[in-house]
Amino acid sequence: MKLTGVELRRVAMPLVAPFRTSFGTETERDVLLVRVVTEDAEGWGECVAMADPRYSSEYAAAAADVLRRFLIPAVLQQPRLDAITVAPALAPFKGHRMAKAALETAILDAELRAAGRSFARELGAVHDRVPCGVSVGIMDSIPELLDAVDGYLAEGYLRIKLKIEPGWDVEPVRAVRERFGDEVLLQVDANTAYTLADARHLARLDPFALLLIEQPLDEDDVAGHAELARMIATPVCLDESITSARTAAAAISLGACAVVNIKPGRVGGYLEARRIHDVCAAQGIPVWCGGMLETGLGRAANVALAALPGFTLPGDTSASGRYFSTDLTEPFVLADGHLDVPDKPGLGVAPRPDVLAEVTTHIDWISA
Ligand code: OSB
Ligand code: MG
Repeated sequence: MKLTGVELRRVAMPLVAPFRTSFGTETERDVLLVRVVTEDAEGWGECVAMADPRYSSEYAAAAADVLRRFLIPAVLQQPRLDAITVAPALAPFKGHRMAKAALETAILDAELRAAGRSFARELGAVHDRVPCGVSVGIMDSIPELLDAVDGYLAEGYLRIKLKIEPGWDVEPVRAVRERFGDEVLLQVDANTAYTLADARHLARLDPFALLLIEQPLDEDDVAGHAELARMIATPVCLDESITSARTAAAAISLGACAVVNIKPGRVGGYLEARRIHDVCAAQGIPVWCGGMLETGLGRAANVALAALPGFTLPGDTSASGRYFSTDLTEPFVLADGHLDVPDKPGLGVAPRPDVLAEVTTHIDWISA
């Protein structure tokens, strides 16, 4: 494959409702898109870095900078470029996994579009639709939360995830259980808001039969998660801490997690995400596909990944309408609690030119 050039494009997508987590409130998704142009095809990658470094150390403007300065020049120098050579070519540059993932995804998309093969086929998907959950932000009051959950269950979502933080944990979980019953698949996500000193408090979630508690402690506190896992009954799931197949294998062997949230952006791309899936499957650790409020571009690839056999829990792969009134691509629509896995070449979706033009705030072109 020969690259003609790479476009870095910033888009601003208003969210249908503010999304509050323990690390902040999002009202707009400020997304960096990578478009690679080759002699026979173009390919898209969505960078999941957020506008501020609150979920991870990465943020959109830094991702654009490292791509322009280091990552794109490194792939442009490759004599024989294809998707599997991207990660080795970028390995000399530390970190910046979300930026690397976006570039690798765009190159993989171009390659697959040219070859007429879908992401699902390439990654090893075994399902043509995937069950979907929804991540519900922190609200100002319990009645507001119950209304939001009620609406999502009515839409057909098969699993509810509540964002929690100190002061918003046991009571919202109790209220949701009391109102909607014990059959609802329910889990919580703390985004690192607790410390090991909170273990006895977190054990108060034990009676509610949650599927899992996601990332209660700091991202570098894998040993702490292992200790916490011995003190509470709720299975511990890691998100922020899992940055590679190697860190996943280590966390599992330490007993730090019984479940893994796989986000391709966080781990450097879909090829590493598949390796994490394989490591977890070999260890009998269930995985599910996380989300980063992606547009339809990122969602298409996530849904393909979520169709691999080890993804045995519903993911944060919600429909377009949960995030945006107008998605960048044709919208993903929930049917019977599921999203269809795209089966057209590459991502199988593309930005709608009119929507793309409307939401674009900045474009940069890097020529080969
Ligand atoms: O921790 O899973 C998370 C969104 C942004 C950053 C981090 C997280 C999330 C979500 C929403 O929980 C998942 C989604 O619906 O895309
Ligand atoms: Mg999370």
